[in-house]
Amino acid sequence: MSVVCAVETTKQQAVDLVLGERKANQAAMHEAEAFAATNIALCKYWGKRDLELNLPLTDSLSITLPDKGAKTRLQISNNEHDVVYLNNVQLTDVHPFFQRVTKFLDLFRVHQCKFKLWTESNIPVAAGLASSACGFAALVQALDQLFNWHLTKQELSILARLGSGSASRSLWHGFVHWQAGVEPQGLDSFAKPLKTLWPTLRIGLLVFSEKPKPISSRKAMQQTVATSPLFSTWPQTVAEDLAKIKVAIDNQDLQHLGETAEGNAMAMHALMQSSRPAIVYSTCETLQAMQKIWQARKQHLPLYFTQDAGPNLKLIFEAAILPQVEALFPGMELVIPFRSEK
Ligand code: 2P0
Repeated sequence: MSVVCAVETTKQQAVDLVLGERKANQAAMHEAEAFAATNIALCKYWGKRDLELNLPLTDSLSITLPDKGAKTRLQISNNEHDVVYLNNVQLTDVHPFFQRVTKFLDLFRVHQCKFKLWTESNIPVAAGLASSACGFAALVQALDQLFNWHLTKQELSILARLGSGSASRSLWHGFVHWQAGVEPQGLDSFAKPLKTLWPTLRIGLLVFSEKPKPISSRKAMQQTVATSPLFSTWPQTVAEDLAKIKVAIDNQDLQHLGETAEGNAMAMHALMQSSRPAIVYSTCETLQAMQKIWQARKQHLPLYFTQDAGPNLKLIFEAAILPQVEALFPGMELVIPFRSEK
């Protein structure tokens, strides 16, 4: 009698499913280079249904920050070991970035080849500005070029997700919707761009700290799902917020976009704060900036924020109020998500 048991898909199996026969393609280029922009979620991804494959419990929706991201150059090398440079500094093999990136590269080696990799990022690493999102999105595009796989963006989105969930959204500009999917192997869990452009939309980065976060997103997500008494409410919150955000985008309705995105971020942080032990990313600067924003709104300034797994805030507003926003936050860094469509 045969016994059938549910066996979880490994990352390697997921990669092999996506690449199929292309994995054996040895017509590698000498070198490849790719850039990917980071993204911030307006409706957050927080919680996984599969830890190995970074399969989320809910959909999420982001906006890409065009000039902020990571550039990765990749070569196959004759060295006995991988060589990794981050922002022009060669990393030792105990560095967390070295370990994370080489472990990911293990999934793609042809005949145990070694790689030489240079990554340059113009955003603070591990400070809640989705540095892993653009890092893995750039890396899978560089691998695709290096091995001449000609993967579709959908396939690249699946591979990027295996590196970091939010990386699945960093393959496109503008608004991007990551569908959670339902398949255990995750072949239906990838992102897709929305068609709508919003040329007057502005994002302002308020960076209070570039220090690495006290607890990684990965760990924080697990702890939240496992211990927050509020977590059961989250999937419904996301479903409602995502629908509202899509309508607000279609109508170019900043008030509804801003209120919903801000509320969604606050709800995510409430989950974290109710987990045991509590996870708190906000600092005094974060809370002071929030108070300033709410005060400004009382005075009819349509200014909103979102916050990820770190103390920094991202402001959401339209071009018409830029002078007032700059006056309130002189240190803000401005990002224009739809620059070319201006
Ligand atoms: C997001 N974040 O939707 C949410 C909101 C942070 C707060 O995705 O474990 O680095 O690699 O899948 O993608 C950050 O977590 O986590 C993140 P992993 P990831 O942008």
